[in-house]
Parts: sequence; structure tokens; C-alpha cells
Amino acid sequence: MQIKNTAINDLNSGLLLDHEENLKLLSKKHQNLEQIIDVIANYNIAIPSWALGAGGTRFGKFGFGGEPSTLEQKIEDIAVINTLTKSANAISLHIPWDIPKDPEGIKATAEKLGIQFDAMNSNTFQDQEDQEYSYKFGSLCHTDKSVRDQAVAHNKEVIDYGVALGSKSLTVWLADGSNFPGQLNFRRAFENTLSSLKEIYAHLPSDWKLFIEYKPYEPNFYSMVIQDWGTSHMLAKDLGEQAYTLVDLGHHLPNTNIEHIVATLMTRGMLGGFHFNDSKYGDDDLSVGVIKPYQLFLIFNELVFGMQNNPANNPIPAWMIDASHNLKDPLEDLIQSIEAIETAYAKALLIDQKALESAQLKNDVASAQRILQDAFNTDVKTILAEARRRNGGAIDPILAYRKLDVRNQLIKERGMNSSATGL
Ligand code: PSV
Ligand code: MN
Ligand code: MN
Repeated sequence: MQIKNTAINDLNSGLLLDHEENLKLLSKKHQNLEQIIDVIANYNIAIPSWALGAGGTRFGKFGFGGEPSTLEQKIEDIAVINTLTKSANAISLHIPWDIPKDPEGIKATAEKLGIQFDAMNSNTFQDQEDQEYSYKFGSLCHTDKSVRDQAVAHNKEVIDYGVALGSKSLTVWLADGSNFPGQLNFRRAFENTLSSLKEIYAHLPSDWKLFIEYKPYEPNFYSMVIQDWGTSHMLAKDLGEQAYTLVDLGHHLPNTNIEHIVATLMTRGMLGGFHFNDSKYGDDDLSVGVIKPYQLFLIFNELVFGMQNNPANNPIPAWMIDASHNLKDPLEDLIQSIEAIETAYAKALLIDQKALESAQLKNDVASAQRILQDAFNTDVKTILAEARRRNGGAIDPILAYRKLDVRNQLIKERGMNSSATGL
């Protein structure tokens, strides 16, 4: 299913009068409004191929119909989101779920729909039917060199698929760890992981980046080999300049000060990638901004500061949503996540950085808090809508999605029982 520009224009025209009035009011209050609209209008977040179907838990999964079952269909779904939001121009693939049988054909489909290939993801957390050795006791960290070799070869293959498609990065997330004290020698597991990663890194094209994701627990509940940003940072440092740490918001213990981690990594130019989601208890993978929008805003404050003050040359992080959709239509959910991310970003851009610096230097704590909260409490819906409108997107993307009856069209095309591969 493809949405026509004329359909979006028609829907926008009914909302335009109100929108323009709101914009006028806002521009009276904020002198740098144009700049902020511009930043948001140029901002894009990658969508993972595995977030387009119904997610589930180990207790069950409830489908909703019209799910994409081929890579082409996944790209089409992202194009729908991008046509409405103009903020999702890339897909992140997971191998072997998304093996491109005809890379040239897939590339052409994606190009026609304006979708690029973001980071490639390897999968050594599940056993595949045709593989020789099991990952039950780990992959890159495994005690048996044959298992490690198999996992290394898989990651190299994932890079090769990415090269064929025009991707420029590989994200490694490992489930490796242990469930019981004594099961694993921590130091041996770390060294094995490092030497496996070195082999993968050696296969990386010179214009690629390697992102190392960390996670404190799950699926292993006693120890994870790459448990935190420090471990990821150590590995990346040992590998070389093309390796970076990737922060996934859900991969922290409750109440961790993630904004502080972001600032620390950017001080050393080591923040390579970012996975957005929200959580109340663990790696809940809820829609972005539903639980802790103020934390997200504080994280964006550090990201904005880090991008504007960048002596260590931190690259612009690779942005991706990494959420799961158990109840909501995933396309609506992803649109809501995009809006939450851009809301936090726009609010962070509203922070008066000079005033904040001066309050900090004077140790004027109350003023510093007020500066942050003034920005956080500003309604930025109109900024987001204007950024979308200027790019030809929808003033209200969820409303447009519903008025265009996208889900029912997809069900008509693909049926009620189609299902996407993924987590
Ligand atoms: C598992 O926790 C996970 O959600 C990681 O965040 C990865 O990025 C993702 O799966 C895909 O492998
Ligand atoms: Mn992730
Ligand atoms: Mn996760």
C-alpha cells in the first residue's frame, strides 16, 4: 500500500488554519523557532524490521492482521510511516530474519520508496535450523572455539549482506552470559568475546562502524558478558576507531542516570548508536516517552549539548526505535514513538543553553532547574507538525493513518493471518 501525496494534502487542508495560527503565536515567543523546525525537519530515525509485526511475550502473542511477511512488505510499511511523518527514512535489518535473496531488487524497491538501509543486526541468540553448533551456552564468548568461529562467520556474512545493500554499520547485541554463579569464568568469557569481535572487526569495510550494545540481564539472569556501557566501551576501545558503544534505553537497571552515561560517552566521542524505547520495570520495549518523558528530555539535553560541543568528534549517533508492540497497531505505535522522540528533541533545542551555562557557573541551582523546566513545559506539537508539513508529511499523522484506513487496506492486501518474523 502506498499513500498518495494528494491524500495527505487534502487531509492537511482541513487542519491548516488552526495550525498556522498556533505557529504564529509560537514564533512570537521563540526567536530560534525557524532553526528548531529545520533541525526537526531534517531528523530521521531508523525503524527495525522486527518492530512491524505483533510483538509478544513468552506467554503469548496476539496478531492484528495485515502484518508484513516479506522484506519488501516491511520496507513498504516503513514507507507508509515515512510518508506520514517524513522522519523514518531507513530500515534496520536482522539476519537471518531478513536475508535479501535478491539484494539488487530489494535495493531498487527501497530506493523507489525513499528508504535507506541503516545498521545490520546479527543474531547469535537463537539457533537456526541449518547451523552446526548451538548457542545455548553463548556465541562469541563460548568455551568451544568451533561455536565462536560459527558466530564470527555469521557476523561476517551479515556485514556482506549489508555491503550488498548499502548499509554502513553492524550492531552486535549478544545474549551471552550465565544463569548461575560458577557457570562461567567472567574473564575468559570477556577475552573470548574480545577476540571474536576482533575477527569481525577485521572484516568491516573501512567506511563502516561497529556498534556494541550492552544489557545488564535477560536472557541470562546471573551475568551478561557485555553487561554495561563500561564493558562495551572497553571492547570498542580495544577494537579500534570504527567501534562504538550503543545505548539502548531499556538496557539499564531501574533509575540509572542514562543522560549521564550519554554525556560521558560523548566526552570521548564513543556514542555510536541509540535505541529508543521506554520501560517501567526492565527491558519492557514500550513505546517511547510513555513512562519517563522527562528523562528522555534530559537525555536529549545531553545529546544536543554533545552535538553542539564536540571536540572529541562524536559522530551523529545512529538513531533507531527498538520497541515492541503487543497491543497497539505497530505502525500507529511507531508513529507515536517518533512523535515522542521529536518532542523531546524539540524541547531540548528550546533550552536556553547560554542561560543554563551561566546558572551552572554561578551554582544557581533553582535557575538551572527553571531553565530546563521552562523548555520541557513548552508545547511543541506545532513545531513537529510544521516540520512534517514542510516536507510534505501529515500535520496529524495518526489522524491521517486512521482516515486513510491503512490497517484495513493492509489486511485486504495481506490477509488476517500474515505474520512477520522477529522477536
Ligand atoms: C534484545 O534485548 C534486543 O531488544 C536488543 O535491544 C537488540 O537491539 C534487539 O533485541 C535486536 O537484536
Ligand atoms: Mn536494542
Ligand atoms: Mn532490548
